[in-house]
Amino acid sequence: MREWYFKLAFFKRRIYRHAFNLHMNAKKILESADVDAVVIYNGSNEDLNFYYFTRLLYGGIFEGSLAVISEEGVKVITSILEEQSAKKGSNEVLIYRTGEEREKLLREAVGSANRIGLNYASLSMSDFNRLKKIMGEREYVDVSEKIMEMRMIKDEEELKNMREAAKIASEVADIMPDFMKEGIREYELAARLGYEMFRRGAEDFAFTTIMAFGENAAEPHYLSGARKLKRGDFVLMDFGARYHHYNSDITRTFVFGRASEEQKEMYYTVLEAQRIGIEMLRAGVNGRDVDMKVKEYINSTKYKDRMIHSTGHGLGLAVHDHIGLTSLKDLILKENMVVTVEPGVYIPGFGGVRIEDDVRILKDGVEVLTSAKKNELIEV
Ligand SMILES: [Mn+2]
Repeated sequence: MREWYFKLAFFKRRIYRHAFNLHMNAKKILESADVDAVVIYNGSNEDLNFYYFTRLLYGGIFEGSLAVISEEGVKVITSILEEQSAKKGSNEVLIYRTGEEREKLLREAVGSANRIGLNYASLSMSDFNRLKKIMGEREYVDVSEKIMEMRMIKDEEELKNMREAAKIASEVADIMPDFMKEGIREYELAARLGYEMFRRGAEDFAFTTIMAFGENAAEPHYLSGARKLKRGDFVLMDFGARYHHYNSDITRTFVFGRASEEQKEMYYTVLEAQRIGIEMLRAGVNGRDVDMKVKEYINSTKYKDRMIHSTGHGLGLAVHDHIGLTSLKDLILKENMVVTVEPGVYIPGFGGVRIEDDVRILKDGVEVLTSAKKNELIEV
């Protein structure tokens, strides 16, 4: 009798192991967080981990949907509205028509799991309380950091989407000088930029475009406004495309008309700082050291203390996916992480230069995902 029981258990495990092969991320999170199940709720706050675990990257919004990750695989609980989108994936799909049905499906999907992992980083307090009320007395564990650790390392499908997102943004950066003319407003040029990304297949902006002319380029997070383009202005554009939920993030700085000596010096200082940063990157290097080295170089020039942000950040499903190259924190870089490298210098009232590229960390170097021209300051 006992022997039969073990045989059955072994057989069941084999089935599950087969399911695991389909869901590497699911397997990993259950093991690393030591939980019976993970419940991801794409509720009042969007939870990007929903896409990470379900791989439902090709259409569907999944508002209010849940992903339940357990030994049995990934179950998607979604409304009838999203049924067709949900069935594009390889998850089990459970459809609800009412809130009550959704609650019932969630209770069934978690079954007898005791330790439940939740993503505390994006659950709102009210959603957290609601989930606990639906699932009842169990042990709830924060798995947000464990998930983030996994998300830092990109797989082939993620890299494929990120390469495409980077390609779209790079092509657009290269053609933007064609649309610069005297008197055009920042928001007009930003609109053109968006149009050019969408017609190349971007599904969305990665974030609100920064289009800064002249003195506005001195504000690293300026958005865009009614400022008209004049001869001699810096044109700084920081933008990105989203492609199947993965983002690119690029910055290029141009001069409209002839560049002054000061503008050239700023540009080539930043370019050299970026070169120093990229050259250091490889698996095993600490992101903190890269930021320090880049700033050490900037601080050895006349632009001392003019770089007022970190050298880069992690990129992926989120634009600021995880910490990257910052002297504020240690991050040992690993193969297949994707980070931005974006030094800049800013002079209030005058302008700023930033040059940003997205790079994938390799064993002994990087793959630069973005490819827009930058080696000469472009005077339009
Ligand atoms: Mn960036």
